[in-house]
Amino acid sequence: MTLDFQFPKDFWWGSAASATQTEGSANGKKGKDIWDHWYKTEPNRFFDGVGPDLTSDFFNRYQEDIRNMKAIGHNSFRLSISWSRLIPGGVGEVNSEAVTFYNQVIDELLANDIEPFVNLFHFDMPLELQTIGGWENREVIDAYTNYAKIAFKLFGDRVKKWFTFNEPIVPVEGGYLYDFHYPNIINFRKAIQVAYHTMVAHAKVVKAYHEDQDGKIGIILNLTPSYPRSQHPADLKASHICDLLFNRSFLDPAVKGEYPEDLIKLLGEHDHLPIIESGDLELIKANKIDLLGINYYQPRRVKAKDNLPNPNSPFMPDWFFDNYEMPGRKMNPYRGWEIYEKGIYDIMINLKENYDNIESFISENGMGVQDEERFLKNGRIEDDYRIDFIKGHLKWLHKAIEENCNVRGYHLWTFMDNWSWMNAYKNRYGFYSVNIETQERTAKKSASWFAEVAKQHGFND
Ligand code: BGP
Repeated sequence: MTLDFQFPKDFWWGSAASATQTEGSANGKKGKDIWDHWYKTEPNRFFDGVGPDLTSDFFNRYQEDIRNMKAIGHNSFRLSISWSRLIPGGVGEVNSEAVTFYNQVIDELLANDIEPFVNLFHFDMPLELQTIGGWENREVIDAYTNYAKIAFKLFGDRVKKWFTFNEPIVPVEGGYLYDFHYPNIINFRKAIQVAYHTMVAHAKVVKAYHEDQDGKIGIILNLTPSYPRSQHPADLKASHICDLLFNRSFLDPAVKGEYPEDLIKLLGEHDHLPIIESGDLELIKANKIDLLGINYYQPRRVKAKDNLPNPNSPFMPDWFFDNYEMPGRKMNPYRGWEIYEKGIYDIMINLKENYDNIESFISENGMGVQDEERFLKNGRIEDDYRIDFIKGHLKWLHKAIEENCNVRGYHLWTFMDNWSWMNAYKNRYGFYSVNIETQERTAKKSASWFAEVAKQHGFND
């Protein structure tokens, strides 16, 4: 019997999480990262004043969690290594307790036939390295490369899928443009330098990996299609600039090994090109990724600016476009993000047509909902909205596969409710709910539904 939406037999079904959001930073020995520091200095910036100390206690409960993954048919799972746990301070001595912990997690996953996908950096700069400027400082590139090489040596025998960064543009936007990550700087010039150095660091690590290891290495990007309000040339120009700044600034160098000419021209015209050292561009050119992870939550809709920017306000990407609220758009009102399932297909077609159909997978997609206890029935959260959300996206992904897009898997954000940066526990995303008082995990309805999908590699409408 074939299903309405049948996926390949070797499709990757699973979910993703990150160290800071799950491990509990007060658990075990760990250096400080920017989240520990920011929470200590400005707890009021976090929803309900909840910080990263405990989160979902994965550090102590990973065995139960991995059993739960197995129970819902995961064949793959992405985690991140906390740099400041593995090497407190970011450089220097390796923390043997952290080595034991990550070894145990990796071995437990493998023992349960779940392939570990490991990401090296998920927004969590070690504090000491941020103190010397973070990605503004090229010393941090070397420190990161060293950390990555250590991780490859320690875990590369068993981990065969690695990622340099998760959504590298987010620390740029949050930390240097829009004030939602530490160090809360607003400076477009610095933002560009930080973004650029991140890519240099990425290329160095890809190079180191290929020289020494035999698996695949990639990057995880939040690709956000930029839809223009209309076909008016001014709207088209606004969307083109957004695409350059927010998608192609990382996608092109990672996959094609070079920056888009239009981006270089745009930044040049505004005297905002980054400082480039000799050899950088050759390094980026020579070290492309093997595999691309795509995080997709929402589209970006833009229009030409209604008003000229205030010349006394800081120069920002938003000088080139206004956000456009399309009438009738479907919203996730809790997170304030538009839901547009077809976006996932548009991304895939773009990769097929313009990026050599690079091997890819959906590394995050998901729906954060507030106060999910409202949907409790007989002890279980009946999250039909989440099932509909996943289904809607999988249908478009299926169409992309039928049209020969090279997409290999789907990971939900996230496995269990976890701590979400400034939003802390406001929006819940998991297949499993987590009671943050008792840490008890309970499968939601979507977990049982997904288990069936993973088992059959598909579903009926
Ligand atoms: C992505 C991040 C995740 C996760 C998710 C949900 O951008 O990679 O770490 O947090 O978004 O977003 P939020 O937690 O802000 O609701």
